[in-house]
Amino acid sequence: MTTFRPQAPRATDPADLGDVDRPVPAGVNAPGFGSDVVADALRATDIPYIALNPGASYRGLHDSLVNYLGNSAPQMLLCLHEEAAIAIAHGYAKVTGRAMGAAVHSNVGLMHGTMAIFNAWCDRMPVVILGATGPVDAARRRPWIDWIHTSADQGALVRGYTKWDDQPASPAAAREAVLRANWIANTAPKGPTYVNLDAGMQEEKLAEPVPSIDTARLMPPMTFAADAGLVAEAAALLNDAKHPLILAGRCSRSVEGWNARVRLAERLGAQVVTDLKVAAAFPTDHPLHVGAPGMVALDIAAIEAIRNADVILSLDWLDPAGTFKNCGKVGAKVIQVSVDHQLHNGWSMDYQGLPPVDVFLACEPEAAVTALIAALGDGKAKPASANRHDLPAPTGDKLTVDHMAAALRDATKGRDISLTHLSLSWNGASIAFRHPLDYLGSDGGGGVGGGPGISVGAALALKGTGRMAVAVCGDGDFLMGVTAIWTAVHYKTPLLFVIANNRSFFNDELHQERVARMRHRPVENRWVGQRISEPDIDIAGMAAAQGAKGFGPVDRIADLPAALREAIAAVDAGHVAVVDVRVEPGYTAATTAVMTRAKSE
Ligand SMILES: Cc1ncc(C[n+]2csc(CCOP(=O)(O)OP(=O)(O)O)c2C)c(N)n1
Ligand SMILES: [Mg+2]
Repeated sequence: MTTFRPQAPRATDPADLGDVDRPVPAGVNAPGFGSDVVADALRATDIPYIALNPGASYRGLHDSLVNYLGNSAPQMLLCLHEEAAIAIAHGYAKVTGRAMGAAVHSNVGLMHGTMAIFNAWCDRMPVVILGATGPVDAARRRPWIDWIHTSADQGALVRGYTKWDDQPASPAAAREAVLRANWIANTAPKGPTYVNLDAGMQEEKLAEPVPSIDTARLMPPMTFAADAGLVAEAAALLNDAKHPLILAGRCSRSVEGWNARVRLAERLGAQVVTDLKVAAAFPTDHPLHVGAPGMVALDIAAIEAIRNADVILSLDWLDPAGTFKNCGKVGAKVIQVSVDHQLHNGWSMDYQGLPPVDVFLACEPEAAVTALIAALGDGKAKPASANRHDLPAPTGDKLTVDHMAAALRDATKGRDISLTHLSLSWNGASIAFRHPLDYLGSDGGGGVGGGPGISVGAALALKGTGRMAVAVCGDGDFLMGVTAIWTAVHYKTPLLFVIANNRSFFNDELHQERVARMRHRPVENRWVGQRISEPDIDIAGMAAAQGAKGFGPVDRIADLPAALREAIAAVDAGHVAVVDVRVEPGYTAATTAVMTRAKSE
């Protein structure tokens, strides 16, 4: 029987990686340098890991992490690229809701990390990023290298897409900056923060001990409650509605929150729409869920339901204004629940269009849902029409993404999996989400290459929970972020990658097709400058080269079950497995129609 009210998974501590990368004891037990004070502050935050790529600008901190903290709490996760380091922290936050650390070298490391920081920002995920600069005091710079790796106002590189940044001038100020960065990152709306540590400050001997502080008192947890009068107004609107509809957007991974949303929808008889741009927010095969969640295009049934609604409750829906625009005429009263406006700024337009709103509840979705349920009181669940949820029925003898998805669904039947990432070609109807950890959402910022790193971070957070981490990546996305795999292998983090390998940056073939149509030019040239073939890339080989288990290429439908079975057995044995599935290029019909329509927008 399908259960729409899952139980919470057993709570886990951060996975124990204690047997990896053990330094010899250094016998240091009191802070002696500026960077030791920074390390103490990091430990006080309870950040379990710090993903990094090394560099001389923070060699002081690096030494403190290894020889003062003994490479534990936090433990370093070595990454082959800064983009992977940030993405791993991003993926960890997607599961836990908490910030991990990431450290990047001076201006150049930060430059490498920027896209992943942007992804985390757009995804409203907390990451505490430590950066560094060559000595701010020019007299202390080593010739050449310290000069090229010192920039004035380095934080300016990321200020448009971080919540806060600082360049503290003393160990005491650095300690405070780390605590503040962690507090701000983890407070909703969540997001990345950046602390730039002066190499000179890190390496300076402490003249005298830095006085101790009660770190817990400096980072009080914060929640927002909705205004009671507005909650009553919203509840009355919903109660009187004939066709209420919930847009379930950026919600937490809490099982209680998930169950409360189901209760509210059932109490109201409300239709519910979800989206693949964000993590699972409602059971997608519940009778009240309309259609299948989409990444680029809304399901036609969802569009009709939105048009037909008389009251819409947006639970921090990512883009209400854009959604209404896509639906055409929307006459519903709108209740918006969000605190997102608190971090909108003048640089990034990721805040989307300004939506029409009748009642605004300035709190997180979970608080609003609890308050609305209380305001509505006990009442019989309102009857509502039951939506059907048919699985895609792949046809033909060519291996498509739907064939791949069906085989994955069969191969994972009966076990808990978390889809840590999905390819653009994924059909949201393929696998139902019945738990808040069943799907973790997209990269956030549309920055291709985030999938592998995000999946490694998520897999690390899931390690030991009994849930198998499964990443479905496009070949383009996978190849851009492929070196994140090594970190998963090195830190013994089981993870299954299934690559929807259409040997193309196919998304952009559709864009070229659209331009060709608008200009009456040959559509058949759309592949030029997009196809990743001649030679085909040995994806299984790229996995194997990093110590993962590579499978494929699989290019026959009949070979899919065995390849997936073997790969899952490898994951069960603690490995990272990568299955290269050669799929026919193509997106869902709805996405293709939206992307190739001949309107010039
Ligand atoms: C960093 C970055 N570069 C380029 C793009 C433009 N872009 C969007 S989707 C896409 C193709 C991704 O290819 P793949 O992951 O193989 O997915 P497919 O479209 O082939 O299913 C590209 C190049 C982007 N969004 N981000
Ligand atoms: Mg592709």
